[in-house]
Amino acid sequence: MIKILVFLFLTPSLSLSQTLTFPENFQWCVATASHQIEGNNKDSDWWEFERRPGTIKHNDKSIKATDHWNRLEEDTQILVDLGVKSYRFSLEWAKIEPREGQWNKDALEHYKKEILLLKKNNINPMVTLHHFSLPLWFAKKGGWANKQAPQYFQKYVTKVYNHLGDLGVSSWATFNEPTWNLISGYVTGEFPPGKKDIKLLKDPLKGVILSHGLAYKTLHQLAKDRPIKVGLVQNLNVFIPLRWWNPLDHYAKSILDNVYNWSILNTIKNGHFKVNFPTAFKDDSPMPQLKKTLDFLGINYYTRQFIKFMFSPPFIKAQTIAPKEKITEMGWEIYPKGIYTMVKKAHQTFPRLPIFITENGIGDKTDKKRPQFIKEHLSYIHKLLQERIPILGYCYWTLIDNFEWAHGYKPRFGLYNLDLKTLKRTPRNSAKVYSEIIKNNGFFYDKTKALFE
Ligand code: GBH
Repeated sequence: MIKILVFLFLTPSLSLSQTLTFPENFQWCVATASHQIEGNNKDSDWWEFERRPGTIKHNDKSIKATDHWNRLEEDTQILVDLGVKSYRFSLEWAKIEPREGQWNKDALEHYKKEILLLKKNNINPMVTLHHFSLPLWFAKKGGWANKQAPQYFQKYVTKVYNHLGDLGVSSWATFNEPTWNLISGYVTGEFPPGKKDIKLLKDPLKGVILSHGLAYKTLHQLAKDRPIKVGLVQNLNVFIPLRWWNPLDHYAKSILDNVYNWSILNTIKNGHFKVNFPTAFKDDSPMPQLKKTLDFLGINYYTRQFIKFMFSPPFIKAQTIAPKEKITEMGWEIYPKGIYTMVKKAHQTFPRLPIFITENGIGDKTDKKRPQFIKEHLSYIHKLLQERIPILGYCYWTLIDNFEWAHGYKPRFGLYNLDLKTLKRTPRNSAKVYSEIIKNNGFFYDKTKALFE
């Protein structure tokens, strides 16, 4: 008995409650996206989409959003209050190039001001070049399905880099969650262009991959000897066959896993695009230029879903199964262990590549679940770090409640509450919790009290 007790005391890694300390330079971060917070994105495809009847819950429209565009100082101050080391945000192509070939200098200057403000406050700016919204003129030309998409994107990226490249942006992500964005736009119709036909997915998917490859090369060419980091942000979802005994569910799960989670990353790894979606499309194209086009991988992790095979299109059904206490405002399951599983898989795919958790968050207006949500996910990040997986940082999604795409303004992901009338930002309890974690570079964690295991 005494021996066992001594053993427990001497091996802290085995004990269930302990202080989790993070690496010295760990990048504590929060993430946002331009269309969701800035407001007045009038020349974008989303602006047009929001005005189509029935597209957005409660008929919400982004309109002013959080008015972030006019509140750079105020919002930088709340980043300072939180104590974050990095801030991930996106640039709005529709504002920079509102009409084909017409560049808006003021928009570029605005972003320059934003980046300089962050730098002045010792916050590392992480820029995303595309986070779902597009200039309407480009969407009308077919968007990512246009054969010239990589060239259009290249022109935009070049303008951006020539204007903002020397300001010390710590990393550039070409795309945010490209597979989710395209499946929502072409399969479920939840995003623009609002189409519902899996067959339509192939062209834009290839277009996005090629656009990433060309943007990666372009940025490095423009940067010359300047050390820059260019990557991509992929949403990784845990998928489980609904009925373990049903081979069709396993089959459906493997197809979704391949297309949704891995199609782009595997293309980059193998220099070969290979997708086989039996009921929809098949493709097998060499893309050697895609090899080695990642300096880091951004991973967004939210949830897990159970997959069922159906006998009618789109043949695959994803559903959530969990007790009420583990379900968020969005109807998603809280499943912290999934962040461990998915990051580990990504690491096995790209063994030496640095990983950044670019999003993880919860819709939770009352803020009852959020503090524990954050801690339980971070406990798995800590475990991955102990296994020597190179994770550079963690961004909580998101800073302030915002325009949650097709769900409108109801879901509340923010560390700060947004008063929709006055647009006043007020810190929730979890803002304090997160800033304490940052200040201490860790937190005391009692696994026996975990709520979402
Ligand atoms: C992110 O997408 C976005 O990058 C961000 O802009 C957004 O505000 C944030 O998350 C919160 O939504 O959707 O029912 O099929 C997350 C996308 C979330 C897509 C989980 C898949 C599975 C459940 N993913 N989702 S469902």
